[in-house]
Amino acid sequence: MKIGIICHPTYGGSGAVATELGKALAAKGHSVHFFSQSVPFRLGTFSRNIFYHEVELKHYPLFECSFYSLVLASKIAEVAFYEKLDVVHAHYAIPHALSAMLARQMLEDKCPDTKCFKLATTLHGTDITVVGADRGMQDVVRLAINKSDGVTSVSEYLKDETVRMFSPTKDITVISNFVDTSLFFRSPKQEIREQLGIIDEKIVIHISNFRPVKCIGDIIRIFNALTKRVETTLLLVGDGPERSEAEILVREFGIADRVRFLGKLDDIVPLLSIADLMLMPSNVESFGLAALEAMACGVPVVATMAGGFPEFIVPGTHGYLLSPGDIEGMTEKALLLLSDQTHWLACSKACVQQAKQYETSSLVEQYEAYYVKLLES
Ligand code: GMT
Repeated sequence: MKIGIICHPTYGGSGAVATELGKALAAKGHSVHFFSQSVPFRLGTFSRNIFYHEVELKHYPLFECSFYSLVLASKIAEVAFYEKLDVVHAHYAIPHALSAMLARQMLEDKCPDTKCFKLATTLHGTDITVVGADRGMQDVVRLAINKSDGVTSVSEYLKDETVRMFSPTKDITVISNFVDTSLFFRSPKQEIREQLGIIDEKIVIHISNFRPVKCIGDIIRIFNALTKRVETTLLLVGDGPERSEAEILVREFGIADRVRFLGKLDDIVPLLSIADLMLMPSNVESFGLAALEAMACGVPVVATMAGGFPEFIVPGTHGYLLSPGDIEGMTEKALLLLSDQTHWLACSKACVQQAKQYETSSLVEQYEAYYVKLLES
């Protein structure tokens, strides 16, 4: 198949899923065309089957907006016309599915007799839970969903939320996030500890784009409580709007020497491999890819009973789930995992097993079958 993938290039789960999916499809022999504002952060590879089309933002005098959606639509139409794309897969209903719909109209207008691509849209969350919650945007999100040829969501939770909020006419198929366990596995290296100046204390890790939904303040509060009971260091990977607040809190608690802000890193496996615990106290999380990747590296997770977490994290087996904001509860469970080595080992092993249920190859097959079904319909 010739497949177009539209995604955000920035640090985040949807970009990771879209890029890993494209790479895996290309490895299976499909031609994959990425549409993005810059090279997606996990692409980092060349292949004869992978093509990248930059959505170059243009600024015209008088118009203050950058026309991203329109430039993207024009680019999709151009590539679909010359490359005869079979499927365009939009990661996010808005604006990506809308741009693809517009591209389709442009093609139909230009050459009415030509067969046009099928549009698959994957909902990752923010389009539903944040933008969709804005009543002024509901109709446009609903349109993007209903006019796609097929819609997938990354969890049952997100599917239910979408149905509850939009009553779409389209069926939604759940295809969860996935992880490549041939790349994400535990291989602890002493030199990584040495590079970080960490001797033998426990390591707590968090990876995200530091948006308010990630509750970075709760992470710092939980970690502060942990430092009173156990020797531990916190690794914060990623960056975003809540970072300054987090730094202030860390200084106020007097734990700056225990917290390392590492910024956006592409290769997180070496850090996950030395980590003992992943903290993800998000308010909402449509799936929680970072938790799954941690689990693949044998890292138990303390997260919230929110969004998609309960679909792949079994409390007591892979870590613990507590109510959002329950700092005391999360601290106690984190402490339990960090202080009981036998329990930690059992959880760590179970996490690795659980991650195998979400192996890239099998989820990519599901997407492939989904495209075939759309093409046959
Ligand atoms: O978590 C983020 O803030 C990034 C966001 C994105 O759009 O990249 O991630 C969303 O999509 C991921 C891939 O499907 C999911 O694993 C994340 O749970 C989801 N984030 C939220 O729902 C907050």
